[in-house]
Amino acid sequence: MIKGFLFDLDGVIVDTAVFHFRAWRKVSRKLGGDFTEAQNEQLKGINRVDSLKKIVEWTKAEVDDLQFQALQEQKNQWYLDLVSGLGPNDALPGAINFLRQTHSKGILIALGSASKNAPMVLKKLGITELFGAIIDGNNVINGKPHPEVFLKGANSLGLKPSECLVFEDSIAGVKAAKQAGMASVGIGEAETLQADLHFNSIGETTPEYLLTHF
Ligand code: B16
Ligand code: MG
Repeated sequence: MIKGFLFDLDGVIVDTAVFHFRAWRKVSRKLGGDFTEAQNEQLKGINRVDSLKKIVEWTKAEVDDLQFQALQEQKNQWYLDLVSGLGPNDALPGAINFLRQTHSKGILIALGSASKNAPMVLKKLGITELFGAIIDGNNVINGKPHPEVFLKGANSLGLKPSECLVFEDSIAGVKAAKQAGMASVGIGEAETLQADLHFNSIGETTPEYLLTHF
């Protein structure tokens, strides 16, 4: 029986994925390469260090440790500039309503995001208080597709993996949910994500429906 919902942030609750895309594209161009939508798909849900490693590999640029550190900071600064004006109206369609319904039904809620900026983004959206646990890039050693972020989320809520349902928009995140032994709802294309159930946005379903389905 499902007792807790574990939410990814970027691409599920808020469309900050587009800001990550723009900031990584700037980094790629700075390194003399380009950055396609297909490459971006591979970076969704992947933490900052691992994303930059991929970009360096794709652009075939020579980057020493100091430059690597500087590029990470530069990317984050570009990302922070892009999200500076973020507010509750920037949540994805139906997402905040879905979270409030979940909360009012007594279903436990945790965040399972790769982003170190997640607490700040939740605050800007005004929804921090709905979360019983917040696990983000600051609290995990292993990035998605490793299951650590979701296992920690379940543990913080006092639930077993089999009692949790994960909401994810990334290939890496769905893999992480599977490796954690959790059912998953994919936000995006079924063919790409391979989750147990798919919607274009979280607002297309309800907590009640999902509780009866899983
Ligand atoms: P930051 P999620 C992920 O968040 C993003 O999908 C990914 O594009 C980003 O690189 C990663 O967070 C790290 O973010 O640089 O802010 O720490 O989808 O897991 O909520
Ligand atoms: Mg995501």
